Amino acid sequence: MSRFDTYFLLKEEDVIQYVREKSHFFPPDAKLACKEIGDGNLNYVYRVEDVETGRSLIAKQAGVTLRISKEMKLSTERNRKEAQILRLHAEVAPGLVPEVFAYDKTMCLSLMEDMRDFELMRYALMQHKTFPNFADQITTFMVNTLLSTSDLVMDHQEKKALVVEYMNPELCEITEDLVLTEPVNDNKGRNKVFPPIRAFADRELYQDNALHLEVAKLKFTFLNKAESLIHGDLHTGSIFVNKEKTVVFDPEFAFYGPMGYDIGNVTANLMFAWCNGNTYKAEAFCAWVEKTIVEVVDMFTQKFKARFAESKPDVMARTEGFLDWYAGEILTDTAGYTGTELLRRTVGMAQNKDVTSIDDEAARARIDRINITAGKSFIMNREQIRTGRQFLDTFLEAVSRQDEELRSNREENPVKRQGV
Ligand code: SR1
Ligand code: MG
Repeated sequence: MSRFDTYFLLKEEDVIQYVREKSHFFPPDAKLACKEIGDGNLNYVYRVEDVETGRSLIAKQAGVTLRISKEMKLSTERNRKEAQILRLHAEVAPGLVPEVFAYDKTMCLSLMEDMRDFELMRYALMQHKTFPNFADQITTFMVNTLLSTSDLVMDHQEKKALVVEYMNPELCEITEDLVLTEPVNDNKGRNKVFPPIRAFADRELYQDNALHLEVAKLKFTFLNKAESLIHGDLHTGSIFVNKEKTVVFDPEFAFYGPMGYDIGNVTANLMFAWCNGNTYKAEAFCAWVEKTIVEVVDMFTQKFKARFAESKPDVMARTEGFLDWYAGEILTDTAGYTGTELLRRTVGMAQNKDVTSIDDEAARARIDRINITAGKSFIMNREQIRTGRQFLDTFLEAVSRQDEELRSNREENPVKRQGV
């Protein structure tokens, strides 16, 4: 009998005992220390370290309620699926995901590689650090994981089996609500709108029926387009980086969905990084982010087409013109989901520190207005946004438009604070 035969939520001292009892990672007499280092909205993440040698591993456990809200409950099964997907990703995208050492289905806990020589990308970007290999490596990760799990190159029966295996209704519902409903229709009253932009958000999001229609289409694409096994939450808090390497983790939202959802998460989160850099006048950093946005879109398209040509695609997918048409559809989805991510992180329940850490009220209001304007533009014009340059221009045009509006408001009304 072991106290770990029945599920309970571990504390730091329990994790040390667990690791001693259940894994051979450390020598039996090692002096171990443990610290909870989780930064996400859902799970508990512990670093266990041998204090003498510095060797360490990560223990990740799912709680019954979420960290972000005790009212939100989810099955702890999600961690089993995540461990399974990390192993699948390790096969198709070797070196781009952490290694999973073990999964314990009773404790809903995985033991995995500690990416100690890496930083969480969001925090590194908030310090205006740049990562020269990021665009290349993240596009390799996306092309490898998305193309290889799609009907384009898979046996269609095997692919359907994976669709069933990776059904993820609870986590998908979070996205359907938080990303694809609430930013334009706060039907559960959970949005967090920054008070100075309340009137702006009301007019631009809640009262714009044309926008609602397009977000509804994107929601139903997300619900119905079982295209690839997507990561499902590929923001910069799900990525570790250093100057050489990129590592993607936390695929608990994975399911068969539209490829563009992953790519759009990456592009939108680079835009949040730009917003932080622009606010603090980090010009070289912003120039790198701009270049990276262009490269992410264009490298994805180039590598996707090249890998498609190298593989043995479906016989009908080889029809002349099909690949260009298909890549265009992915980019349309990418633009749409870039837009929904920009909106949901601005007014939704789960926001991003790149923006929420901006203390100056007027500066934060400016950024929120930019992201709402850009988000709408990506959604409404998504069929015309096909190249990296067009992605960047759509964003920068929204910046210019907002700055122009703020300037003219200021001239008309010089004493009023420029929030709305
Ligand atoms: C209730 S979970 C809120 C958000 O955190 C996750 O990382 C996903 O992005 C989700 O939408
Ligand atoms: Mg996460």
